[in-house]
Amino acid sequence: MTSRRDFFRLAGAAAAASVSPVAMARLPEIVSQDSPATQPPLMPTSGRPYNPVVTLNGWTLPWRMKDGVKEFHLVAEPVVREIAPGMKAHLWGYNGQSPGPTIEVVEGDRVRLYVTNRLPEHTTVHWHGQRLPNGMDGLGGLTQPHIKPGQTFVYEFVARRPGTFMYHPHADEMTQMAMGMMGFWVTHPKGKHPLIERVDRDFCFLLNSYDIEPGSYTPKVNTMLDFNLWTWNSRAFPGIDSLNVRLNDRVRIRIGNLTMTNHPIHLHGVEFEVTGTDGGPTPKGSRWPEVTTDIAVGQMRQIEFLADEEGDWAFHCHKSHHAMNPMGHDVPTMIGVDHTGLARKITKLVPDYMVMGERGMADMSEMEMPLPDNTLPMMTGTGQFGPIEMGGMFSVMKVRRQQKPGDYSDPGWYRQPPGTTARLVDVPVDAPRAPQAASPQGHDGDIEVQVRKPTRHDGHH
Ligand SMILES: [Cu+2]
Repeated sequence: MTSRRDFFRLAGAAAAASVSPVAMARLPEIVSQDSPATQPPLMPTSGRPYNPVVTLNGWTLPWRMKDGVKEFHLVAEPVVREIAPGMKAHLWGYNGQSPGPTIEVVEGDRVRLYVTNRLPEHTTVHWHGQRLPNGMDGLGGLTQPHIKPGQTFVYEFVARRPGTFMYHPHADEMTQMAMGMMGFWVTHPKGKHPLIERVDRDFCFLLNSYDIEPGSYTPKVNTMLDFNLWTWNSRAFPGIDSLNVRLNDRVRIRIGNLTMTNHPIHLHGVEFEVTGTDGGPTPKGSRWPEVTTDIAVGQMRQIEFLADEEGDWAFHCHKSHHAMNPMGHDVPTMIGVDHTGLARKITKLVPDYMVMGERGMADMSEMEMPLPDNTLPMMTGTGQFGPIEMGGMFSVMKVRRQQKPGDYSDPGWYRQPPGTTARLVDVPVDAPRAPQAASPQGHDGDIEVQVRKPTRHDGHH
């Protein structure tokens, strides 16, 4: 639910009655959101009409119309974000959430954005991809003075070209982006556009990542490569909502990457085309069918397709480490190592030692491992057939015949028509087994096993 945080605190008044109408009129009301659930599309109530987007596990910021200008009020502030049930993170964001709210305007709109800084350090907002006067570009020190704690700055420009954009600070960027400061921006076309189709569903989200030690709450901001939480809009599976669509809907998904690495985003069940980037809609002759598109750092891609196959279709980053939750990466691969006898000996010395991974890692998702507080399991989520064994950047697109137009609610698991599910074949296989690979020592039964605790990499063992 949208909670309207009073703006009177900002005006320094104790009660509504004591705020002067003049002060009230000066800045748009601060609207905040405290739920991480996907909010229904915000239908425009003023200005030019458009078909709104749905922000995955997010929301769109309401505006007020003042003398023909769309006015928004962003508040940069510390927030608590639930990454998935069982884990909360202490982040920085805008208007109660990380990422901040999506801003939706129409090509040609004059936009005025008030930015109030409630962080402990200065900030700015850069409007990634926009055509605007240089002084509105939000680069602290280069195009404007920094917004100091407690100050409110105003940005104003015309949204000149339609497309998919984002916003983020350009001040102590490493810290502020590692803490979750970012948001989506969509400029809808004014009327019919030769390269922008009308779609039935239009989703958007940002790719982001955090390094939060298991058991702690605040991201480590100096991390460059070794992130352990791979998120969409600061949510990790199974905390990411499904994308629920109606059979034969034309669907657009807009994705921006504000992590430190590329993400090959893969959708099962259909073929899509990349119809736009943060540079604008792509020419029709440049589009080709894909099922995976790589999104590099700082890039945005919008993909489009016809959802003409019913089912529960996986939608995820194809880097398998990005579709799981935190775990030490120096856990040795144990596949094929026979622990028989060994585990018993170790258990005498280390009572809670657990043998992991000798048949692969799937056992992990079924095991109730003791985890530190505020830590997500590495592989989790349960489908109608068992554990899904995923985490991080993973969700499901649910295509249903019965889904009503404009209904974004979760229809539950797909009921596959009888006879269309992969099934057990109960016939013995009598072909001979392939010869087993020889052990590195050249003889079986005498393998040296190094036992290391599955802790995070700390530079030495
Ligand atoms: Cu990835």
